Amino acid sequence: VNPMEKPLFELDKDEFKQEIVHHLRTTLGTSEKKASKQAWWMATCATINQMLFERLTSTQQTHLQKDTRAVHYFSAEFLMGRLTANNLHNLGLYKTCEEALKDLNLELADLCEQEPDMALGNGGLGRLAACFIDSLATLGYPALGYGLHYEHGLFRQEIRDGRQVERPDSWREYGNPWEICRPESVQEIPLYGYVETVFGEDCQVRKVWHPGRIIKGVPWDIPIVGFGAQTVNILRLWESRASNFFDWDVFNHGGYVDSQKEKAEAETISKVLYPNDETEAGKELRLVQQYFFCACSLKDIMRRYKRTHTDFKEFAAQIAVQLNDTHPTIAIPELMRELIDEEGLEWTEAWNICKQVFSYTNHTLLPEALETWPVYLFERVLPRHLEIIYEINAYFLKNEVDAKWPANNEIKRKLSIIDESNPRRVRMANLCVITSHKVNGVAEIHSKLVKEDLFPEFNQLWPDKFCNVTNGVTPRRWLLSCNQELADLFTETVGTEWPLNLDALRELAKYADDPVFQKKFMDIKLHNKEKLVKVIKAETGIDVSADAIFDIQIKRLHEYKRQQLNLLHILVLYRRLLLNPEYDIHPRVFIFGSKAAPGYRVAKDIIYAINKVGERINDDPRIKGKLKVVFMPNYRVSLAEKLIPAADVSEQISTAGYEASGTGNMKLAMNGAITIGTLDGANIEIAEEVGEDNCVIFGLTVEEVKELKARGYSPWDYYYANAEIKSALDWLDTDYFTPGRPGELQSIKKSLLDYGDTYLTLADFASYDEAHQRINSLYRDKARWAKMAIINAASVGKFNSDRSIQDYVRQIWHLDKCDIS
Ligand code: 26Q
Repeated sequence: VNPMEKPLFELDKDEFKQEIVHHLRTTLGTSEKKASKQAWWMATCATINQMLFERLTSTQQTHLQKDTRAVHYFSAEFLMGRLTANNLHNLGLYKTCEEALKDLNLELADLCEQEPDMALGNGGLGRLAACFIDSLATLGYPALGYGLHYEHGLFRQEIRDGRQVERPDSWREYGNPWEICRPESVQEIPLYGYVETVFGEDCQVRKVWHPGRIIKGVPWDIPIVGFGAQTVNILRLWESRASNFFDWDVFNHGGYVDSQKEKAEAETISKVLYPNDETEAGKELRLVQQYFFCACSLKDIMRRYKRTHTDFKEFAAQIAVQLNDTHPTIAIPELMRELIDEEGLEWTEAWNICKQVFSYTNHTLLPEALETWPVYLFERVLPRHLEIIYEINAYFLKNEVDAKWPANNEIKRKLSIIDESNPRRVRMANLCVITSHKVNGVAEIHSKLVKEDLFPEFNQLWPDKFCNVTNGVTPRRWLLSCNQELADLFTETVGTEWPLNLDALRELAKYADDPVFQKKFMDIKLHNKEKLVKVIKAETGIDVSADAIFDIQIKRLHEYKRQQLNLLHILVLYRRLLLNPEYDIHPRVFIFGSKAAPGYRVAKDIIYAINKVGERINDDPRIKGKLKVVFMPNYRVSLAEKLIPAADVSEQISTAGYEASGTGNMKLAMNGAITIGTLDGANIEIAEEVGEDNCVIFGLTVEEVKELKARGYSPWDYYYANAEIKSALDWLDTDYFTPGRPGELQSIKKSLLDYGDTYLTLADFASYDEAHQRINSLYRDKARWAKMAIINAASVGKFNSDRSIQDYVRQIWHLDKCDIS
């Protein structure tokens, strides 16, 4: 059943309306007269849940009955955003609900704004997990997402006098209608303590871990409904609590205050998401978080498995576990421990199971982002796991490395799970690669670099282990739901199947030259821009015109993503306009949305610089509104849904070789934005799909970056050779942008000159500037631009996350689809 044509649930508008009112009274305890928007939204969700739960139950029953193989997606982050509109679209009930609410004098879109974002992730990696579980349910694959039920998601960003200030995010403050607590599936998780070696009567050595502490894991389930509402899978998030057993003990001995401390400590584990998206020095709590959710999830998997099995012979045939980066690596020694210590399996038996069960996705090549943990920390927190890791390592070095490279200590040192420097550290990526049957990168070029530069020796040992699965995004959220007018135009033009088969949009290319279609397409873009103009005004007070080019860079702030390159170019444009008021450019609004890790100084300085440069430019009458700079505070999924449909230009300007894939690049192209980008990550594949004529590529290639670095790169060469670069950077030394406070923006200049410009910003500047000139001339040819935008939307079928999931299924998971009755 295609819900675009026929709602799956025969509920009509009037029945829907009755249900909402019913829930308003009986679930929310209020009345039509008194109800707040929040209550109306909750009542709407309760109505949606009636249908969601029905499908949830039938899906779970069918999976149990058919005893299906399932994938278990382990991720420290799931960046779900809001769920109301998405659930309605996937259930095929959006229009029905909209009309029902209209009868009640309410706007559905308005009620949707009541929902706080579920920001349980930092950025790309977390949002990828969210798109993947949408696609898994849509395609009818049995799957579970496993993660952490953070009380506080990624911080809310406020901008005060241009600087980022972090405020706590409290997404559950007034309750969340989508989560269901499952006390029947609570788990108990051991931590700390010591390992005892026990010699059995049969002279067998057994290891007994005596934990110092036990933490309770409480599961919260979020139903994940696929498009078409056949399958409803589960996202299971674990919340930490003090175990009852422990509390009582202390309490009864008069330690009421102590027991409160125990409780607070236990609850700390799932209290807050770490906001560092690329690095974090080995913090104990982070390791405990990782172990906590992996141990809960594996126990849950075992419990479910044992409902239909009495031994572990079928375990690997039934269970696939995908590790979303190295964050859940501890699941490997934990499964070994469960199988050996708790279930009594032989070491080799357990090891063979682990090798078949686990596979690992790498998301980064940045050396500082590869997770390692000090051995002393492991010893204290997870003593038994450290023993198991040593054993895996010894076995690997002896049987694999020594067999291939006899007596080669240098290679052993490099491939060992233990880094023998001081202090000794556990290398999580090595453990992942050694155990997993498949290791994948997230875009073609990235996967190639994973093999050739990151793990060349592992690739020699096991060439078949490494593969590529290019990322994708769900077109249900990132087109159908966030850009409904464009979605309707597409449905009108190519039919209803495109949300499931995005390649169907290829048909649109036929109309790329058709002036009537071009007008429809560009009118929708204009309308989306007009809506964004209002949001910009409300959020920042800045006036912008929808006739300008909306040039958008939205992503976490990191030097390798090069927001500073964008800023440098803005400074150069501004200067050109001041020197020559007739300088001929189409009006441009540069829009940024970005959070910086709270401890990342340069990143925060870049945010400050963007805001200060923006203030000066936006207030300068001399440039006649040709240039505006907008920094949108608190970038998040729900804001992305407003920005992306309004983008003309998509900034994807990372130093080649550093952005593993990118996924915002896909969402923007899907909504008809033209990419200005480097040949990095998935940009390369986007350029291949849309054609080099329909995007603007610039900058050094991966090879050229390597060569330049090998030759010895000096940013000073570019500073002295390019007068515009020099003037723009010298400007930062003055108080031009920070009146009365000279030098406040100096750290940007320093990072680009004194500290060596690690990410080759100055080397790519001239090429970037030239690319922007191409953008400018292309935009002036309205028909040409419209054609490009249409071809972009028509050509991104490959970047549907359904295709990514099919790739995972064929290469890695080997799942079968499961029909739900
Ligand atoms: C690690 C240790 C301690 C605390 C936090 C972390 C941590 C948390 C999040 C490290 C990394 C992340 C997130 C990384 C991430 O989002 N990577 C992006 O993944 C996307 C999906 O594959 C890619 O498209 C992006 O290119 C990549 O940057």
